[in-house]
Amino acid sequence: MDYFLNDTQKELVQLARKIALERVKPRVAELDRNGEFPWDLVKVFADAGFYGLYIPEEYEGVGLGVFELALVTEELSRIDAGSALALAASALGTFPIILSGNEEQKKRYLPRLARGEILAAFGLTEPSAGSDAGSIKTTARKDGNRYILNGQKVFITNGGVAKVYVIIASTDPSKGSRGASAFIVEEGTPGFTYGKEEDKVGIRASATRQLHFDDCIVPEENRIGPEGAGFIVAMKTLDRSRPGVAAQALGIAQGALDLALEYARERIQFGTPIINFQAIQFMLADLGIKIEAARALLYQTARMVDAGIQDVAKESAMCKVFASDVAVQTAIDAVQIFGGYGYMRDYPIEKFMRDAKITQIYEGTNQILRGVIAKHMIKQAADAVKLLG
Ligand code: COS
Repeated sequence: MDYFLNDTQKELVQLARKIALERVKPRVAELDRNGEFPWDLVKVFADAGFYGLYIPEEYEGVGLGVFELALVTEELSRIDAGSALALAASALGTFPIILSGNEEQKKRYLPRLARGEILAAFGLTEPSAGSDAGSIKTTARKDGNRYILNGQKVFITNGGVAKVYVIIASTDPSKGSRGASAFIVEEGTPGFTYGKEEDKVGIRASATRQLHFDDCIVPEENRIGPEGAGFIVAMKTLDRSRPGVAAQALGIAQGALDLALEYARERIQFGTPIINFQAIQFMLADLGIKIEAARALLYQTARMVDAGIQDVAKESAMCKVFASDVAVQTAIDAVQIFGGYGYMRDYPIEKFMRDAKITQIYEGTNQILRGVIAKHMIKQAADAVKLLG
């Protein structure tokens, strides 16, 4: 399908594809086996300018947008969703600074993030605040011109490898989500330590770690936006980053389909390649339809975000939900096409199944996001009724 990419976008896709095949592919199996963070690939992505894609030019970025980041993430994830996350998760940690940071914060952090010299991460989730993001327990107590943070964050992507963390903490626990505030916390800040490094089922090249704040002193100038705006900062950030999860999921789905197609053309049973069987063809066709639909929804959403449309919560949730469901189904069906070989770790396809699953869970479970979508639909329906008088 022609998505009318401009020349820059086409070149980016080609560059990401080349890097994925030449630099990422040879490393995939080892990174997955060892659960190793791919510092070498971070350098490759940085040299290609990928970390600066969505960062404005005045802060040494490339000045493109969420769409270009999605195109690159898709191509990288087609080969390895784990290492692609070293790029996408840094965007998640950088968006709050771009969206709500002040000039001083932007100048201080964005150029280094754009060059890929340092990585960012986003800390919202806690042991007892996952889907219920408004109930975070980490506190930030004001003390003169500084805040004292106490609490714990879990499942933080790029945890332990990022230098800059955007942390959502409560400055007024009595106000619930309206009492949350966002802070930039740098690695090495006294009272900020890393906890358990997670041993994950999939995306094993990605670093996932707990963060601990124990009387961690953060200067007031590191607060992003006003006190009490933290929940909105987080929600707006997620609206812009969920298309990135959709891109990752889409890449996983496309990568699994690529392998299934190749295998079905080579695997001989009953004297003919199994691709000649209608049962296989129908499976492939259904996956192809869903992948293309996921791509269309994602690209359009990303273009909406870049066009500056403010309320993209519904579309952003839709593309993430749809693409991640497609990724899981495609990966499972691709394993099915590989048959017994697909279930063996000697073949690369089982990894896609492991990698796909997380895309239905993180940055909002698909159940929570269906709730967000429905909430918007109900509101839009009510608004339409009002318009009709
Ligand atoms: N953009 C701007 N504002 C938003 C918003 C968005 N996308 N979503 C919610 N808000 C605002 C609401 O308008 C509301 O504002 P007021 O207090 O002024 O009315 C406020 O935020 C609270 O919203 P709501 O009442 O809908 O909050 P809930 O506590 O019911 O929770 C969900 C909302 C479930 C959507 C939220 O908690 C969520 O997204 N959870 C998933 C979190 C997640 O993705 N976790 C993954 C880890 S982060 S990597």
